[in-house]
Amino acid sequence: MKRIERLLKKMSDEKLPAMYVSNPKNVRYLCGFTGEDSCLLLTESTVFFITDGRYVEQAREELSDLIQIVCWSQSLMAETAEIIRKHSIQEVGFEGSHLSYSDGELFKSLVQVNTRIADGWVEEFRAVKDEDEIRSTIEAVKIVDRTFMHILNFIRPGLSEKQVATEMEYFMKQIGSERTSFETIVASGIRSSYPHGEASDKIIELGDMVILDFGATFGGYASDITRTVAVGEPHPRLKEIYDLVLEGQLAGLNAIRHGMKSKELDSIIRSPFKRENMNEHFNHGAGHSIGLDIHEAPFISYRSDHEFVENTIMTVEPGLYLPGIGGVRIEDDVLVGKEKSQVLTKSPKKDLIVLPFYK
Ligand SMILES: [Mn+2]
Repeated sequence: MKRIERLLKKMSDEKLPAMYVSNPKNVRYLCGFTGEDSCLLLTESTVFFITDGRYVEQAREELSDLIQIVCWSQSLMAETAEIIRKHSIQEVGFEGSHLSYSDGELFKSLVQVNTRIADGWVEEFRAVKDEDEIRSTIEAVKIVDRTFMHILNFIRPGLSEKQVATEMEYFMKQIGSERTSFETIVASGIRSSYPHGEASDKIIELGDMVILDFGATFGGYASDITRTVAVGEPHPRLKEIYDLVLEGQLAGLNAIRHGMKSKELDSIIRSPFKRENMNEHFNHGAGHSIGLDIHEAPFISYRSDHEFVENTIMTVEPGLYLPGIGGVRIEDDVLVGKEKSQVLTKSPKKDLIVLPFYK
């Protein structure tokens, strides 16, 4: 109930008498419910959990007794509107960015009271992790570290990217991952120059760079790691950019801490690339937060004035991509600390791993 109380406090500060929470990750975060198709309606006097017949039992099991479980009869939104009417609530906040345009319009027409968009309120809480959340993330991180060591002994020329991805996903599940935290990326050879090449039927060949970008989930919390390895001797340019990417990544991991601005961190990560006139080959964001979602606020961006806060968990993931040749990306998860931050992922990266295959 601590998280719900915090939101109630925020509502009272903002003079908002009721709030409709429909983002399933926010519902889970606030009350612990792990199912789907359910919403919370917070009011000054009562917290309602609105669901359908499939989830009533699960809700009784997972929710605090202080939350009133309501099973809808017509629809989720109609039931919410009914409660709002019954309790003569004058205004309700909702998460506009998580509703489609038509659902937002429907919500407004059903409740027939003043509405206010309350986007990002719960997400702001979620950006700073408590002990339990950190513990779950560390478990999810251990799974990806073990999977990287496992897959090094599995990759060989002649296997398809999909075969490698399938083995990774099977292994992660066997050692405790609830699900992959996103679609596993295995991008080899020329495809490694596509920053987000999902595993394809392409066969891994001798001399290919292989980008492995994958994540596990534990207790609902995501991990996210990228390593780039070579299958046999790679193109000499790729060996050079490996060292450059690592330099930028380590600079970022060493620099990130409480109070640092997002754009400041972005520029630290990019500075070796700028020095070598390679910055144009780094064409995606330098990192994001992880949690119940794989991509959460805050993000590392040259446009962002956000200041990182202790106990946020960020990824730092620079990459360089040479069209027609291949690419390199290295990504770790880091727990932001007051003075010094703690890199959670431990998979080796100091030197490019060249798997020993020969003609
Ligand atoms: Mn990532």
